[in-house]
Amino acid sequence: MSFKNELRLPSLKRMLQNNGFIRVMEAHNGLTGIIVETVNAECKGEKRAFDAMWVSSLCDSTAKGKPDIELVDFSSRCKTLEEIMEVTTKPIILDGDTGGKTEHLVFNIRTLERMGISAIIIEDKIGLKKNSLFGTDAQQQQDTIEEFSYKISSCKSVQRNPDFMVFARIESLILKAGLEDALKRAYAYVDAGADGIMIHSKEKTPDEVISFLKQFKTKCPNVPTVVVPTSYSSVTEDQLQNAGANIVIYANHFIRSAYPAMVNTAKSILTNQRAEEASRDYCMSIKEILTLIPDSILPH
Ligand code: SPV
Ligand code: MG
Repeated sequence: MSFKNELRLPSLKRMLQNNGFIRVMEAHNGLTGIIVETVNAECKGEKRAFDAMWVSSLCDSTAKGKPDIELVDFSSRCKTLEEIMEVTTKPIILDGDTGGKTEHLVFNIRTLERMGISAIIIEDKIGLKKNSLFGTDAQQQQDTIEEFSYKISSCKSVQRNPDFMVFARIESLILKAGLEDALKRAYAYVDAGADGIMIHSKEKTPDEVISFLKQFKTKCPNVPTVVVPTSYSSVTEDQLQNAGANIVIYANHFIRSAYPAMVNTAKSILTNQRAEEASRDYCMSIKEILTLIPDSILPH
């Protein structure tokens, strides 16, 4: 695979400018990166593929057997990014959690730019971060508008590559602070220099996200918006795009589908005291796994 990271970094912004709507899938290692890179689906005469990768804190942590509480440190997150970048070409959006201390974050922004990462999304929470999908079941605290705006403007002021993007993620709907609070924060973060806004929700329907998008886009039609339809998964891409979403992220679906498959395999081997049933019922063939990854990148 030969692909210059100078080309990868700006490709996200180019896609946003050219298509206006981007489909993103999580990747947490080289193999899942390859799936995002290569899997297509032919549907109604249209060939569909993922446009970019999301390196989720939940999936990166879970794959390492760790909780999603910013325990997996930045160096370790960078190793995951490197592993994915070695075997893929599509643009990468990093889930930057809270970003940590602003004094540290600004150094990390430079590292990400050097690596060729296209964007980071930082969420407006402070204290021990818990996954947003816990909602108000976990103790979670939102940052002040002033402090978080400072974090965003600091990131923007240190970046050297004009195509690197910093998205501000708003947790008001997750923490039940209401739509007005979410909108107020969105406008403030845009004023602070955010390249785009991610609005998150853990409701079962997309209604609050759609209301947010419609109101936000009335005032800021050209600011890209990001949505993560995990809990409101019945919503379609068309519905989201019509409401004003520019990036849809399928944030955790590889790890959630792989884990049950692996547990079934483990249980089948224990139950049968042999591998024949697991191999037949849950596994790809040896021939398929051996030829899945080419053993050479040399041209023929
Ligand atoms: C992640 O994928 O780690 C996210 C999205 O931050 S969520 O898990 O929904 O908070
Ligand atoms: Mg996360």
